[in-house]
Parts: sequence; C-alpha cells; structure tokens
Amino acid sequence: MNEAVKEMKNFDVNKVREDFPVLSQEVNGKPLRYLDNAASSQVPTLVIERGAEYLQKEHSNVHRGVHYLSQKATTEYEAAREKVRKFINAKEAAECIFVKGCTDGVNLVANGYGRKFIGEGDEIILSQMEHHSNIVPWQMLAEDVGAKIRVIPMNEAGELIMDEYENMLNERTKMVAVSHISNALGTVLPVKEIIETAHKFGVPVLVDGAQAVPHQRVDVQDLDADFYTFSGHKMFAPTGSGVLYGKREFLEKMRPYQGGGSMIRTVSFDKTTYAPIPEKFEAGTPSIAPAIGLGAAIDYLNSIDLDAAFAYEHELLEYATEKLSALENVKIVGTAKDKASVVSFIIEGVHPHDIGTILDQEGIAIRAGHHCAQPVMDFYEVPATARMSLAFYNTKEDVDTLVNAIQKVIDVFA
Ligand code: C6P
Repeated sequence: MNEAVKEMKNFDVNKVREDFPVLSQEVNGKPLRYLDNAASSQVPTLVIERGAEYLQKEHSNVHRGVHYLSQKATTEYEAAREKVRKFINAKEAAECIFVKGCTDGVNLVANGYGRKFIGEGDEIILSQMEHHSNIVPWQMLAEDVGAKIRVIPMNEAGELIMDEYENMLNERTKMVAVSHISNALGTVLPVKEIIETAHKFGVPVLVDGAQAVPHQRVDVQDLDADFYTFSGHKMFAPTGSGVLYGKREFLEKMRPYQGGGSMIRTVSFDKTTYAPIPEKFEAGTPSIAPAIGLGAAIDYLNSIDLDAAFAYEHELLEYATEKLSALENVKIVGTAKDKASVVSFIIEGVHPHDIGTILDQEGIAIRAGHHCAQPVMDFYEVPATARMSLAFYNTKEDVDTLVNAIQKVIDVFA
C-alpha cells in the first residue's frame, strides 16, 4: 500500500464531520451536501467556542491598554500570530501581517511595495489563471505608474506554459504574482519553480495562497516566497481574518499601506515615523476576534492528522473527477495533471446558474459563475462554469449525491 492510501485509510471522516455542526443540517428537506469550500469553508466547534469565549471573557482593544483585558486580548492576538508563523513555517512572527483576507494582502503589496519600487516601463508578470484579486490591484498600480502587465499563458488543460514564463522575465520585470492553486480550475501551479526562476532575475514573487493553505502543507521558507497571502475563511476560520507573509527585508523597506493609529512610532504635523513590522502594516484597531479565530482554526488543524486529511481529500477529488467525467454531456474545465479540491464543469445546453439552482433543491451547495476569474472563462470561451470544491470533511456520499443530481439535470434538459 502506498503512503497516500495508507494515510487515507487512517482518516475517519465521520468523526471529523462531528466537529462541524453546520454539516448536520438539512437544506430544502435534504441532507446538506456542502461542496462550495473554495468560496468559503465551514467552521469547527473549537473555533466557534473560542470566538464565544473571547467575546465573553477577553475582549478589549490590543496594544493600547495597561489594564487586564487589554493585556489579555493582546497576548491572545499575538499568540495567534505565532500559531500562523509555525503553521506556514515563517522565520519570525513579525513577518506575518494580519489582514482581512487574501484580497487585502495583495492590495497591501501592490500599494506598499508597488508604489515605491515599480515605475514607468516596468513589468509585472501574472498568470492567465489569476483570481481578480491578483489582477485588479496590479492593473490599478500599472495604470497609475505607467507599468505593464504581462501574462503567463496556459494550455488547454489549464497548466502554465513555463517556457513562455522564462522568456518573459527581463531587467524590466519588477514583480511576479501568481496563485498557488487556481480557484476556477484547481490547477496546482509550480510555484517553487516560478519563484526560483524569478529569483535568478532578482525579481520578488507574491503567491496568492487562498486555495492552497486549506488543501496542502505550505512552507514559505521552503518555497522561498517573498510574499504569501491567504484568507482565514477558506481554512475553517471566521471571515475578516487573513495573513500576508512577507520576508522581513521586503516588509521593512515598503511603505505602509494605510496610515492611522497603532502603526506609528511618533507623529507630529511635520513628520511621522513608523512602528516596526508587523504593526507598521496594521493601522487602526485590527480584526482581533477573527485573528484569534484563525489561531483556533490552526489549533484545530494541528489536532487532526492533517496529512491523512489532505490525502483523503485528494482521493475524493480523484473519485469525483472520475464520476463526473463518466457523465455524458458533462465537460470538465481544467484537466491539469496536478490538481486540488476543485472540479469545474459545464453541461452542454444548460446554463451553470440553472445547474446551481436545481442542485440547491437537492440540498447541494456548489458555485456557478465566473468565479472571479473572467480571463479563465475567456480562455475557454464560456461565460461561466459550475464548480464543486471539496474539503476534507466531504464524503463519497456527497459526491454520489452530486453526480445523481447532475444526471437529473441532464435528463430534465434533454
Ligand atoms: N475565491 C471563490 O469562490 P478573499 O475574497 O479576499 O477571501 O479571497 C480572494 C481570493 C483570492 N485568490 C483566490 C485564488 C481565491 O480563490 C479567492 C477567493 C472565492 O473562488 C471567492 S471569489
């Protein structure tokens, strides 16, 4: 038995499901089949209870008070930062900036780094399969400073054409910003190779890890990422939490993205000096409860056999891919060799929104639309796809129910 199969057998999905109260409800009179994890994942009891405990007993503002509650909230907030550090293997907790989510993280870098170090005639490399949140902030920057966006193309399977990438890098390239895993296709991008190549040209790389952190181990030092950002709500934590990891050398030389309380050392009407990292990038009262919730989600992930959970989820992805591929009229969009969590598909003659609505009647939650990745839709010349996306608490029954319901959709529209 190979290691992945052995790990999968060790994983007790029914036990894990008990940790997620939302999963045991019925929707439209049917057991909920939650297959929209790429949009947002569900929250385990441990995180819910930790949030309640914080609000009941510990809440105050952080980094500001000498009284008990402020000290307690600060300690817990900083403890959450340390949990993040360990989880992604950052060198220092100060390199982990709390942000609202991945979108906020990209905007922070586009503004804090981009506006200082990217100028007229410079080039920013993105990939064809980026989420809008890793396109629009760079476009806004490029428009303002006169820089140019270049796009790494992909093939029909939804894999990057790496030779083209290598040819794009030159002395004008000032940033490479790519997803770790595509939310629209599920493709796992070769980010380690992308980073290594960029570094040969002295170019920093930002990785959008929104879809990676909940599905595979991430080690920012091993990747040698200069920036890595992700959202808490896709990794079993509350909304309003997220992280921008940045190497100290970059964070220190960047401009703060926002000004306000907490991010300063001194302020006068003549001049402001800034606090050291991470405070320099956390202006105003931060999202304290969500950050502590993110720490609790990491506690939860550390409490289960995470490698077994990821291996189980990957087996389930292969099972779902096989079942969906076998359906007549269903075309899977994105067939890269290396994929995680996501299966996007279209049914000839049926609009994805109709698929989503009919599945909802069966208690099945999927997403239909362009998935905030319109360039991917343009590439495949479709307006939208239907997308099922897994987490490690999904089951074969979830997939079977989905497949049967899709067969019904096909029958109805035929
Ligand atoms: N994708 C989806 O259904 P925020 O909204 O900031 O938490 O995450 C933005 C984001 C950035 N990058 C990738 C790869 C993403 O998948 C997302 C969010 C959701 O696919 C909502 S559009």
